[in-house]
Amino acid sequence: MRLSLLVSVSFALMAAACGSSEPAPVQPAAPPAGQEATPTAGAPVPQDAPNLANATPAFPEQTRAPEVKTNVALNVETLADGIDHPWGSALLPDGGSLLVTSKAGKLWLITPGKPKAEVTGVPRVDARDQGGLLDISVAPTFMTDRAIYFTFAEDRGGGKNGASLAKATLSADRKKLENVQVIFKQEPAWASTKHYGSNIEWDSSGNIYLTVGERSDPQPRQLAQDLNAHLGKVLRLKADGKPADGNPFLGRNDAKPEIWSWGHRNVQGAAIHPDTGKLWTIEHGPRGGDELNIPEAGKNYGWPKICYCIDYSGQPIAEGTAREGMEQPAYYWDPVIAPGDMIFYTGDLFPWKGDILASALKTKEIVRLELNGDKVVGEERILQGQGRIRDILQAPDGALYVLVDDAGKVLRVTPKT
Ligand SMILES: [Ca+2]
Ligand SMILES: [Ca+2]
Repeated sequence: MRLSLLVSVSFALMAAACGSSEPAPVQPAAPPAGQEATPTAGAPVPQDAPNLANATPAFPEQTRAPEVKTNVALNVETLADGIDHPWGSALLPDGGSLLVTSKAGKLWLITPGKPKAEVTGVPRVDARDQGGLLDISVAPTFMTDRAIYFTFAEDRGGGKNGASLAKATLSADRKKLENVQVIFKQEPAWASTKHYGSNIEWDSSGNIYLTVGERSDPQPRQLAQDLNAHLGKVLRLKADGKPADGNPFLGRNDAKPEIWSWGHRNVQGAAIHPDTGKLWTIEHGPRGGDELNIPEAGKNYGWPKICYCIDYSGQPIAEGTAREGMEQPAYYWDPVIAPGDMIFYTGDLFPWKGDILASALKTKEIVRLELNGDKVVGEERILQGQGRIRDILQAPDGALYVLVDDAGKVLRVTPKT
């Protein structure tokens, strides 16, 4: 007992001293009866049993990678509150302000130290259930044209709707959106209030990766496997909303030219790897089956044919976990975390350079993933107790701006000094 305590303390000191993440301390002996087990080296984050019993991962550490702990104490400030379900955020490039969408259909300008200010001119959104005003992004050309892009659930008439991408100009006084144009509409429209996606991510050549969901219901769900539909896809668009040059299905009449990759469920987070320039995405599964993917041109990511998951009802939903011609996730969670967003951390403020930070709506925390190339080699859970984390942004100084869905807040998170 005393020996194990000493071992734990010295490991913790070592980890603290070098400021890097270390595997969880070794627990040399089984705990006395009646006490909770402490983590053993190589043990994953403590979590419930998987929903899909007896699944065999395609490779070691495809799920439940060893728990790692950085033990960084966090300082949490509220930058803004009273936002009706904050959803997406984007930094303005000329100083510490950010734009934050509210799912209910408002856009806010948040400047540290000032009250939040509404930006008017947002089109009407279908805010029922999972719909609303969703992601927002500042164009790479913003400093010359003040162009911003946003996604929303758009009423398409006849009870149907879909995810749409709009472009607008932020007025010089930053009080309104001007020249709002819808430049891309997910087709077909569907009478559903779920799984719109979405995430806007720019590549280095000025194209947009746009992720869109499969609308959830059993019928449209199958369209994730149909190249003639935009449902359940990662798309790649030019800045004007047209299909990007080099897309894998350009010029085919049996496929939508905007498609980059297919067989996705509901991708709400995406980020470009800072070293490789490759797109990474994170998507929601039902019961189990949250996935981290590295979508490549023209490839099929399997939904709803393969998944490490079961349906909400408890019944099977996929045919299995692997199939020829379908890609495996780089990592998966069962039970789910419900990922709303992901970033690669590139700052110096936290000892997490190169790591993925994913927001977890269901488990109400941030999930940090350590990588070795394309493999996840460690997992840590941080920032508990704030609520359902929707969105994460890295500020220029390396701090995190975090949107909390149910608390209606924008938080600024830094290490406690
Ligand atoms: Ca994002
Ligand atoms: Ca998949």
